[in-house]
Order: sequence, then structure tokens, then C-alpha cells
Amino acid sequence: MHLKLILEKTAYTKDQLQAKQFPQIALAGRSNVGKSSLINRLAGQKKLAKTSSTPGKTRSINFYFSPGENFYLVDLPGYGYARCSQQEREKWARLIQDYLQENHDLKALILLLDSRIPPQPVDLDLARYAASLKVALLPVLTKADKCTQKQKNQALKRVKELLDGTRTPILFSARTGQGMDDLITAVQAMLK
Ligand SMILES: Nc1nc2c(ncn2[C@@H]2O[C@H](COP(=O)(O)OP(=O)(O)O)[C@@H](O)[C@H]2O)c(=O)[nH]1
Ligand SMILES: [Mg+2]
Repeated sequence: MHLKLILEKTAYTKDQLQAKQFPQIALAGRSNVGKSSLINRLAGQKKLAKTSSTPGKTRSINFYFSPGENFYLVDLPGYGYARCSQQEREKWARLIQDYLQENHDLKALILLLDSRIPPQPVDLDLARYAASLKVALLPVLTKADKCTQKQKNQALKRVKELLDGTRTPILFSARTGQGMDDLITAVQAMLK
């Protein structure tokens, strides 16, 4: 199962964020967590979203339209890159806030977490912020192919404890496609 996705718009500032005619589901996570790889895997296209091993540069919000499901998958800029300046961090936080606040089209936020690393304070801040806005949260644990079964179980347990009250976390691998069908099913459910 794939999700056809078309990059429709890239926004860098608040005034480039307009209301859309269709519901939206946003994707967020620390840079390098595997967000672009997940989008490419979902779409079945290798180069739809740029992937890189040198993180930290994208500061835009990318709107991908799904003509099959009639919604936007919205790629938020990756955060928490260690070498980025305080000023850049603030810019990131502002753009994310501008996007999330009073966005009535937003149905859910998919929070990507590296399955090998415990959720970081910045992840928990974003989760709390989404909760304060009453936006549903779906945790997705990335790079599951790099984990042993024991690590996977630990990651699931940790996320359930830390992000209480969110949807059941999904273990995902862009490399093997693990979790693809679960993710698409969850997206369809959140759009209802
Ligand atoms: N083994 C493995 N590596 C992955 C996976 N997803 C992403 N990566 C690698 O992690 C790095 C960052 O991925 P990218 O998608 O650019 O992350 P982004 O910064 O969150 O968009 C790249 O080197 C990817 O090849 C995965 O599921 N499994
Ligand atoms: Mg990326």
C-alpha cells in the first residue's frame, strides 16, 4: 500500500500559511529522525522529500497533497539540531507555532521519535504543546530496522509512559517498510 503524494507548496513564513480546502496531518521530529525517508517510503518515491546525513538546514513547511485520500501531509521543519544557533531555534519554534495555532484543518500531529533514543525534552515540549491545543498525537518510532526486539519493546514502553493518552505508537522502518500499513490505516482513521 502506498500513499500518492504531490508537493504542492513550500512555506517559509507565516503569511505563506493559508487555509486549505482539505484536512491536514502534520509530521514533526528532530532533524535526522527519518522524516523525509518516511515521506518517500509512504509515497513510494525515492526523491520526493530530500534526505540527508547532514541535518539541520530545512526551515520550511512542505505541503504534500494526497489526491487519493484528499488531505495534506504537512512536513514541519526538523528541530533540535545541536549545532544550530539560538536564533535559528527560535525561528523554528515560531514557524511551528504559527502553523499549529488555530489551524482548524489540522486533524493530528505525527511525532517521529528515533526508536533507539529516548524521547528528548524538545519532543516532550512539542507533545505537550499539541495536547494544549487539543491536537491528536500519533507517535511513530523510526529506524526500527536498527533495533533488536528488546530495544523495540523498550521503546514502545517508554513512549507509552512518557506520552500518555496518545494513540498507540507505531514502529516504522523506511528501509524495510515495517509499519507502513499500520501508519496508513492510522492516517485514514484520524481523517475520519
Ligand atoms: N536504517 C535506517 N536508516 C534510516 C531510516 N530512515 C532514515 N534513515 C537514515 O537516517 C538519516 C536521516 O534521514 P532523513 O529521512 O533525511 O531524516 P530527516 O532529517 O528527519 O528528514 C539518513 O541517513 C537516512 O538514510 C530507517 O528506517 N532505517
Ligand atoms: Mg528531512
